[in-house]
Order: sequence, then structure tokens, then C-alpha cells
Amino acid sequence: MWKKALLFLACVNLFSAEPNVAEETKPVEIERTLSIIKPDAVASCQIGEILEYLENGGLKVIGSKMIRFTTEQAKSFYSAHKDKAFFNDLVAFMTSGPIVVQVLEGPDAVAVNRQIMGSTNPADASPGTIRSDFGTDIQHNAIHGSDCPENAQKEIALFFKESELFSK
Ligand code: IDP
Ligand code: MG
Repeated sequence: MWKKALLFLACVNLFSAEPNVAEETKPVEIERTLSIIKPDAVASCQIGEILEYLENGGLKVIGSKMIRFTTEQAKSFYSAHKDKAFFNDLVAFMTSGPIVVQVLEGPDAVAVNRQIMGSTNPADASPGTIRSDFGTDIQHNAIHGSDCPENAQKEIALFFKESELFSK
């Protein structure tokens, strides 16, 4: 009799047990990131193909516009690199033609986007990444992507009002 009672209690416990928090997988953050299709890729009509890489990689475009950077905007956007030898060349390149600025949304969007983009230097980027497939050299590397969620928020705010973003 007592064995049956113990078995009953064990079953009740099994079905009402709290989930083990340590075993639960951490929910993946839905993030936003800023993406820029650079003047080289726009000039060579690769916007569509690049979007395919991003969308096939699980990122959703929730805002998009074509603009041309002024010199002041480009200098400010890349101010972290202002002391680098390539800074003036980079500013000249980024103002050389229109760019597509877009906000991408999805699980872990910042890291996922950087993965789809590939390494800064197309020569080092894995085959199948945007920079490997569309970049020319370390400067003309087809695409920009925010490097961390904090910078993503700041960069998005430079180009988009919340009312211009179409999240689900
Ligand atoms: P990222 O775009 O992969 O984040 P960063 O180091 O932030 O790389 O550099 C910003 C941009 O500056 C690059 O995407 C590239 O266009 C340019 N750049 C970076 N390093 C060099 C370099 O050594 N020579 C010329 N241009 C460079
Ligand atoms: Mg960077």
C-alpha cells in the first residue's frame, strides 16, 4: 500500500515539477542593426543580390532609404577611425555615390548580420559571405554593419525615426 502511495506522490511531483531554470535555453534577443550597402555595391547593381543574402540569413528589412553621404556625415559616421591612415580615403569612398541605409531586424541581428557580411577584408572573408562574394578590397567591401547592439541603436537613430521603421 505504502509503495503505491509513494508511486502516486512521485507521479504527481513529476507532472507538477517546476522547470529547471539552469536547463532552460536563454531566449534569443530580437535585435535591430544598421546595414549600409556601400557605393561600390550600389554602383555595380548588387543591391538585390545582397538583400537576398541578408533575407535568406533570417534578417528582415524594416526600414530602407537611398541617400548620399555628405563629407561631414561620413566623417562623423566613421569618427572612430579618424586617426587611421585610411580615414580620408574611406570618407572619399563613402561619399563617392549613393548608398542604401537599412535597418535589419531578427534574432541576434547584430551578430548574425556580421556573420553574413564576413570579415572586413574580402580576402579574409569566408566564401559565401557578402564581402567575399561582392567586395573588391579592404576598403571597397560592399557593406557596413553595426558592430554591437549599443552602436546599432546609435547608428539607426542617425538615419531613421521610429515611425519610419516597420517592425511586426
Ligand atoms: P568593419 O566595417 O568590418 O566594421 P572597421 O574596422 O570598422 O571594419 O572599418 C570600417 C571600414 O573602413 C571598413 O569596412 C573598410 O571600408 C574601411 N577600412 C578598414 N580597414 C581599412 C584599411 O586597412 N584600409 C582601407 N580601408 C579600411
Ligand atoms: Mg566597424
